[in-house]
Amino acid sequence: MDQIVPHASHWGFFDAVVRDGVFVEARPFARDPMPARLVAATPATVHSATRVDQPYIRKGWLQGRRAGHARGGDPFVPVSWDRVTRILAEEVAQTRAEHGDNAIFGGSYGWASAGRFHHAKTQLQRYLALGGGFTNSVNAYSYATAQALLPHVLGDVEVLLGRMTDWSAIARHARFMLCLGGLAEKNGQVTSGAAAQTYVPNMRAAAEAGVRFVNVSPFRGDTMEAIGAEWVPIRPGTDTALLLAMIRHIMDRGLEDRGFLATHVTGWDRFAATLGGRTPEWAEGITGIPAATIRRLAEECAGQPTMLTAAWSLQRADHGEQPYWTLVALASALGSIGKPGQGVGFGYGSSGGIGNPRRALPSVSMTATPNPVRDFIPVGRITELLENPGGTMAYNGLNLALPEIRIVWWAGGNPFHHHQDLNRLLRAWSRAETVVVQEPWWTGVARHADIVLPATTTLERNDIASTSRDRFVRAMHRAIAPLGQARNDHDILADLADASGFRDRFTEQRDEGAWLRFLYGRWVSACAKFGFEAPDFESFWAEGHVEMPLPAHGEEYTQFAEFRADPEASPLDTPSGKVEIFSEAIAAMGLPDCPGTPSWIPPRESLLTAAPDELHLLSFQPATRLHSQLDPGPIAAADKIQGREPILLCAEDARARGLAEGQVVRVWNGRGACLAGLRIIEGLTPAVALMATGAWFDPLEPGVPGSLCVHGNPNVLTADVGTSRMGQGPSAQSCLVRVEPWREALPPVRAHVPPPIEETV
Ligand SMILES: Nc1nc2c(c(=O)[nH]1)N[C@H]1C(S)=C(S)[C@@H](COP(=O)(O)OP(=O)(O)OC[C@H]3O[C@@H](n4cnc5c(=O)[nH]c(N)nc54)[C@H](O)[C@@H]3O)O[C@H]1N2
Ligand SMILES: Nc1nc2c(c(=O)[nH]1)N[C@H]1C(S)=C(S)[C@@H](COP(=O)(O)OP(=O)(O)OC[C@H]3O[C@@H](n4cnc5c(=O)[nH]c(N)nc54)[C@H](O)[C@@H]3O)O[C@H]1N2
Ligand SMILES: [Mo]
Repeated sequence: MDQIVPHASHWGFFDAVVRDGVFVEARPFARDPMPARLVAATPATVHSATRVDQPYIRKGWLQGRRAGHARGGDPFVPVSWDRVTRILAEEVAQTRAEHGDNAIFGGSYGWASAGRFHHAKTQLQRYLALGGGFTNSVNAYSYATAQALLPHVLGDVEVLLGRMTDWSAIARHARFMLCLGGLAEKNGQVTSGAAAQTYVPNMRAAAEAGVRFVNVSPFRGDTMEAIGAEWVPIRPGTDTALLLAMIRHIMDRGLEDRGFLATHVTGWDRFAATLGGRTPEWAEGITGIPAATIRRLAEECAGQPTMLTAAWSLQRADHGEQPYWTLVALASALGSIGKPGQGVGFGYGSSGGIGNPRRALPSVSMTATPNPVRDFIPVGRITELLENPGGTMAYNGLNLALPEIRIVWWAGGNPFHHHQDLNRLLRAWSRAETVVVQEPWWTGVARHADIVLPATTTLERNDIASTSRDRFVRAMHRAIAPLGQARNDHDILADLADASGFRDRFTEQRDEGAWLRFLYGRWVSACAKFGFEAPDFESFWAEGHVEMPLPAHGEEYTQFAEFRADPEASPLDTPSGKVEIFSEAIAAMGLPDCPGTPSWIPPRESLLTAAPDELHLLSFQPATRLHSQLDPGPIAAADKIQGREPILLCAEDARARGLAEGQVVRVWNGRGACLAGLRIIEGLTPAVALMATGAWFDPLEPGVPGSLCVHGNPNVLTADVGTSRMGQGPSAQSCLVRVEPWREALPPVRAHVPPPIEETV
């Protein structure tokens, strides 16, 4: 008899069907209005041959080839849990004693799993914090630049992370929505912490209510046909120029909201004084958008209730601060901030759950543990940290000291997927004495580790999925026994804590069941303060989910409404209490790459300076995966071309290079090269190439920096440069490449085959 249990993932809720101990099918959750298709890839991925079956140590590490030796090329040696726990606990103790607690890098950025208790990074950081501390990273890859910038401009990052102006407000009050980077349908399948799929229904409802959408993007496919958006093609990385010219035109026509600028905005005149040459004709030369279209868009925005949005991708580019700040300046000129369903909001097209109508209720969350070590880097600056021990790094007005890192530890993230310029990372990675990775699968980062600890997947343990962006809290029942010798991250770390004498502080003497009851119970109490009475744990667990109430009909939410109504009584948390279009704090940093007002600064790499045969590569989020997760599954496999990640070009660019649909090509620049399968599409700005992230890194010669990635990980091509010395965000989207036919024999893809194993040293 099949057993069916409730479960969840970042890519959607599902019911897990188990037959004879095997997870055979993921059925959509009955209450999901539009079940995500990615859940179907979960069973094959969980049971894939690329699971790590037991603990391993890199042969070279055991033989003393540690710092100074490239990782990725050696075979792995199987070891017992007892032995690996002992070796690792000793290594940690020795490193802490000889080099200090900050010699351990535990930033461990990554999405890990939807379950909130077993969230790997949270568990790892708890273990490392209680053991004495670790060097951390701050901010999320997704919107790191905006996390640094927006507090200076709008007072806090709630505009990014918190409760956003909801879709019902937009549908009711806005008539026009300008979407930089579109509202990509694929991105809505995913919500951190899991959600029902409301993304497409919300957007459709707004279109049906009469909102007209404009998709300003290099790619027409960034909005779905059903919302009937106008496509305005743009050169990547040039949105700031478009926005400055729109503002300039609004001011030329006297259409700006003088009253709002006077009462709610600071620094407008200083900013306006920089707009002298920023005409629509000037912007046409940069963006490729006709000046007449720029004028029309400006007038459309000024002439009707308008919502402005930008995808997170825009700030994952060189000077990514500028398009976001300039978009806030445009909203200021329109005087729309805080008007019902209008103003500016980021990421409506970047993830499920953004702007999902909901009541202000907390989510179930794991306790964060204070870290005694103060050292940190902005996320994405890992290579510089490893390259430059004892050096400093400018970040948001600070001068960060970079400690010498001896141990790099990752649980629930895959830097050999997510980091830029992987060849440079590979070189810097060899500076560490020891690299520890907890992973269910032989991913890129696991293959470049010294100590590999096999972790369970969510299906092998009990947990709770929850996000503040959705109205369901979902029980995640254990469906199958752990595969091989895999263990829960929590249990791996509890044993390590035990070896160092602090098991009880780590576990607080709770087992899994007690933790889940504790976290759930704490959430129930928090909800009670908001007037929502959640069921007790037993009922929740038996039912499989809790449904939180929706807002009452007509109860819509608009950000900054109170500030708009009374900026004296409800000021923003900026130095002036107003929207800062000149920021004294940023100006005082004295940075040419991020001056005191929103500015056009030509990008480091773009079509403006490209050679005639270069293309601008956008490495966007995959429709067929969550980042590198699910890459071994059937949905990702079906999309590949001769086993390689597709690269999308327009017909004219393919023709110019003598390339045909379906052929394998070599994509390269001065930083690296990968293979890809050519797909020719319509609706793409010429000289732009698109490649999804997430195909597992598969160097032809493992361990050799610069080796060809035969599978198609675009991060061998991207540059690892901070957006500016203010934000220091990742800037993957500013990347030029060349594409040529691959004429040699096709090397096999080995990304999903476990690495060589040697039984003894
Ligand atoms: N070129 C380019 N690069 C990018 C981006 C881009 O746009 N372009 N986008 C960036 C962005 S926004 C992001 S968020 C990052 C994403 O980067 P990551 O979050 O690092 O990517 P994931 O593939 O989700 O990695 C999560 C890892 O956790 C593992 N995992 C899952 N469950 C568990 C568990 O229970 N325990 C343990 N121990 N491990 C588990 C998975 O197997 C996987 O290897 O990529 C960034 N990189
Ligand atoms: N299916 C799926 N969904 C996901 C994820 C996933 O891995 N899979 N990852 C999730 C995560 S962690 C994140 S952070 C979000 C990311 O959300 P986003 O950052 O919004 O996602 P991207 O796909 O990188 O970019 C969206 C679109 O922006 C356009 N674009 C890129 N550069 C420019 C530019 O300079 N100007 C303009 N106007 N447009 C540009 C591209 O055409 C691209 O399709 O997605 C989330 N959603
Ligand atoms: Mo992200």
